[in-house]
Amino acid sequence: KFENNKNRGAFILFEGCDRAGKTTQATKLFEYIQSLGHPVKLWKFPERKTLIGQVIDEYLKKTRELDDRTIHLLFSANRWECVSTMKENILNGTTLIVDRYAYSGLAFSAAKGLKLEWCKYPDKGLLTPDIVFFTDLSSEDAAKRGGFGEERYENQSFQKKVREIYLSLKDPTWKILDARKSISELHDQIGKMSLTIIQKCKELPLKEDLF
Ligand code: NYM
Repeated sequence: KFENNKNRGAFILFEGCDRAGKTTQATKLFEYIQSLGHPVKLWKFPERKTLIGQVIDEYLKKTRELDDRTIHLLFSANRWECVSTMKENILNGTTLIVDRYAYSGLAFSAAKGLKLEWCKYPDKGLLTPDIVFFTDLSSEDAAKRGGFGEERYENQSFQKKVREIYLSLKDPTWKILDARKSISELHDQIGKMSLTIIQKCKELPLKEDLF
């Protein structure tokens, strides 16, 4: 472990609507960073393997119904149950590439009509990402990509609301990427920015002040 976060890894986050290419890009970035010999791990939320994650999985697959606030809190709890492991990895010098996080929690719950301020509260104080790649795609273009899947939320009108909320949340750590670009063009752009942030983070403290 390094003193004062010196030489820590970076926390790189991917956010975006469904079908915008987040998982593809997160995986490609992981392989790239790994090929350069940097310690790196790929993480995904919801983490469906934990006890809470299993309930979330059932909810998303529509085999379980839950009140909107209850599922919001479970998504948040699912992040909190992973946070100490994430922190340990980052402080030990491992870069984490994370596919969805608290911004997904806000965007999807607020799109159902819950108040944004209420939604933010349970995630307050989580580890703060160093950079957020937002793969941006209109719901019309997303629908053209072979249609949405079978899980909850995967329809065009809901995704339109989710995108609007996401875009209202962006701050200077966000890089908005045009998801209509080719996979390799996006990957090149993301790769370059990631290497810069990995270097920069070695000297910066890890923040735990989300929202
Ligand atoms: N989702 C994900 C939420 O509603 N709240 C959250 O906090 C998180 C992390 O779960 N439609 C939603 C967004 C997605 C779904 O899908 C997870 P996928 O395809 O596993 O990323």
